[in-house]
Amino acid sequence: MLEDVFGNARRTLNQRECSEDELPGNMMSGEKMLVTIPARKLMTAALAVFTLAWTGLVFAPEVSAAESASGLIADAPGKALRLWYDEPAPDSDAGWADRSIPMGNGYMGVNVFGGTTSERIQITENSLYDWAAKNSGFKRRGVNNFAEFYIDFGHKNVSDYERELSLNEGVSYVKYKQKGVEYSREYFTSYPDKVMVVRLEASNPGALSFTLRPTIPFVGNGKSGAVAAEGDTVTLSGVMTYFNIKFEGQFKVIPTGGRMNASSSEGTITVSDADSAVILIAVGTNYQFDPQVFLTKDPADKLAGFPDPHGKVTGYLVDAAAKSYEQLLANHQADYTELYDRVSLDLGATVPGIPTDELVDAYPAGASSRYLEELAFQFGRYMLICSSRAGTLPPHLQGIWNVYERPPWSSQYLHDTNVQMAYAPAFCANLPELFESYADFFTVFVDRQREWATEYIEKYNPSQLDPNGDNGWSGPFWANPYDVPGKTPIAGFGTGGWISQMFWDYYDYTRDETLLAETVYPVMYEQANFASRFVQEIDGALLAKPSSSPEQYLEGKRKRETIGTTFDQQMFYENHHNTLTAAKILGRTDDRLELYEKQLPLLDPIHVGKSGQIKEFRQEEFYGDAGSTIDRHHRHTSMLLGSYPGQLINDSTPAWLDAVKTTLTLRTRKSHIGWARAERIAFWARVHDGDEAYLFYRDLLEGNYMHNLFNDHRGGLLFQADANYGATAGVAELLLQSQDYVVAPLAALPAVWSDGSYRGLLARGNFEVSAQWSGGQATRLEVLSNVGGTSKLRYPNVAKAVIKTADGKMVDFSAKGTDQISIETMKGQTYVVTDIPVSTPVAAPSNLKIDENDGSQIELAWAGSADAASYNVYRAVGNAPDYERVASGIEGTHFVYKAPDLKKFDQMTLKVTAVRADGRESDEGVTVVRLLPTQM
Ligand code: FUC
Repeated sequence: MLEDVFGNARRTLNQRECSEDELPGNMMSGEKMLVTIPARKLMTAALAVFTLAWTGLVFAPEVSAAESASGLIADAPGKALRLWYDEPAPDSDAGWADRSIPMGNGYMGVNVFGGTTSERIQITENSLYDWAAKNSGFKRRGVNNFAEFYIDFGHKNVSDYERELSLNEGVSYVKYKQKGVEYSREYFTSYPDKVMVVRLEASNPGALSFTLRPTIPFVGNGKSGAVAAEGDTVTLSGVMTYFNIKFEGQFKVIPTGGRMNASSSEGTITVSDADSAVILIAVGTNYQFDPQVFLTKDPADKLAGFPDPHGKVTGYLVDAAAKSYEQLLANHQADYTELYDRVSLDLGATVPGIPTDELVDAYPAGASSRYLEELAFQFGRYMLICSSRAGTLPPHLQGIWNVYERPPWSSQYLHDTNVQMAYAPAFCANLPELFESYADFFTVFVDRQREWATEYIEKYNPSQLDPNGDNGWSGPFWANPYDVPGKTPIAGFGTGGWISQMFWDYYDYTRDETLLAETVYPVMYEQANFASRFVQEIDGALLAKPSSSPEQYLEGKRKRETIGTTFDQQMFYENHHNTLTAAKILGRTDDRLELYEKQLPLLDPIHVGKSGQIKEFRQEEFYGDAGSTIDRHHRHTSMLLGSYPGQLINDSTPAWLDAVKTTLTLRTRKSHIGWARAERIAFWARVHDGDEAYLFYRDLLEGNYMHNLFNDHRGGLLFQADANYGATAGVAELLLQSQDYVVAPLAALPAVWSDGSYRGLLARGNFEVSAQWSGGQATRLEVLSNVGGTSKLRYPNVAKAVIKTADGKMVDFSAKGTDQISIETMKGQTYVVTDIPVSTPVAAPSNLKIDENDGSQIELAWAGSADAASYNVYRAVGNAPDYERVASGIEGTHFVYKAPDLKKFDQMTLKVTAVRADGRESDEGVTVVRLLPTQM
């Protein structure tokens, strides 16, 4: 059943095919700490090593990803990765953005500065949100800095300072020496125990003295609160008036040895002459996941009736305090490493002897630049683990980290790329359950979007209105924890389909049918319901009206709206298509599904323009000519979403794939926006150009990554988390693709990554894939089938390789040519591919030109390929997704194409490929658009 649905679904369809400045935000204007890497399921050993490591007895091993007891790449230990610095982060907003170490557990985000005179730790809680009416428009607020707490030590003139974030452990460290004493600290934020834990130690008994000093930032303007200390606990609590949010944070000090003294007037606790101490921190507000929040209009009443956070926060601390430090650490590491350790990437980097800030500054020419590339990939996964946990709010524009009173763009959830980009690595980088955080949030706000859907159908297409209000849900552009707005012209209603795509991916990468039935299908089905009522019959197609392409202007700074943008049409199309596939899997039939089926081909999502581009606007002819103020180098590239993260454009639609490539080339590399660079890594990966994709990764690391690896959106230390997540997803696309249900390892491997290995990336169908390569050639591939089913696998010459199960039994497979095989997999089995004969790619011809085009014949000339024995010529007429071969075995670099129907077609794309003497054809070709002379 699945095989049918996924194998054939795409081929059965005939015609498938606020600007930045407008948005609000005040940002406009030697001895190493040790990291060992616990392999999954080796937690006990890992923790033992960890404990030893911290006491300085063990040194980080150099591991090779291929070394494992079972011999499987999948079981090899992960690569040791850490960020480290030899000085604290400066105590300033710039220091926060550029140098502090971010941590988080969904309940809170924290930024650790690592000071020695005074440690500063800033806490963010995503429901503490301000939206002061007086400051509407561009001066809106957003997520508010929850708390800053200081630990005053007064340590000056320190030596041997080092601070570190171990990505393998999810633990951060500080250590230094002062007056002969070595001071050390460990920090982690625990999801299972809902607290932050800080342990402070001194090498000499009784040498630890400090004052804990929690503070509430930005009190006064719509925010009130107080700090009180009693016994071993400091409590800060207050109210943020606009949404009537009650907030509370508790800080409990547990010293070993020494004395402790609380100052109620100062709100501090002083510890003197202790041997060590643990500080536990819990925070919360009276926010709850409840539709009431979105359905209640009066901001002051949205949280009415929800309990004060005092009980909840106290409970977190009481529960945590009942456990030992070691237990808390073990709980955290079990939770964290179960997620983090699923994936490892080794690009053969040398481990740098320089701190991470110098590593960033030296990039890309540094000796350990490849290490930064590995680090940034895993850092995106780390950030998602910190910021997207079930039961807590999903990551916003700044993830779960914000130091400001008025964060950039109000720390919103923007659904015209930013949210979707945050979740892109959840699927391909094997963290799918982290999506639950967004899924829960969506379930809470969707009731409000249903109301909006009814309003919009009534307004824009009243004949299709269901008077009982069954009009589906409409896609929001922005959201925050308290509101989802009505329409804004900045992005079309395609945002709904784009949101749905995340839900589809949630199923498609896990293949959990209960999840499909209960969570995913209803979301997709209802979005299809909205789209089916919203589209209007215009020129024989069903088009979105009004419609816009995210953030683009057509004329001046006012006109964005038009009819049937590729963005809206593609997103509606993808969702209709996926809804129908899901219905087949679940065995659902009904009248509306029949309607979606009829509507699908009429959604007409892809138009190829006269420049060979995927059109952004229906009225576009040549690239960028649809309006006088179109930005030809715009950061958004929403007409390509069918290629990524969508699936409509894939290897079975090669003419569209070529049009994507043409569009990307015309869009250029000029945008310096972080997330746009991240997105283009993935776009270029999907058209199998790993080298071009790599340039965008390089641009991002060189131009946008700050010293703590936070992404700087566009310069000026404007932190935005989307590119961090997006870069990880983009890199994963270079290493593994499966959009057409063929598992394709190393589908776009950049030449610079000539040797390496990865393990545990996830493909559609829930296959966990690992690979090892050398000199750009795969030496070993592994596919772990998590749920069974057919696994199609594509790699040059894979059909001539040796394929065995992990326990060494030969595997039956069927082959399609030499480069694709199909295996009927068993749940839980790993399939190992070795001895893959090297296949040298065939160089493509270049520089294809039309010398003469008189309507009845076309004279083509091109620059030859050194590998070619002959050439093939193809054509794709109009918007056709695939090519037809019109000539083969051409020996020269010139061809006169005559065909009786040439006069019939206004436009076609011609393509030439090279064929080597051994019969292998170049994967790539060279294309040119031929217009009928009257069209030119
Ligand atoms: C979208 C993007 C901008 C920025 C903003 C927060 O509007 O176009 O580049 O990321 O969100």
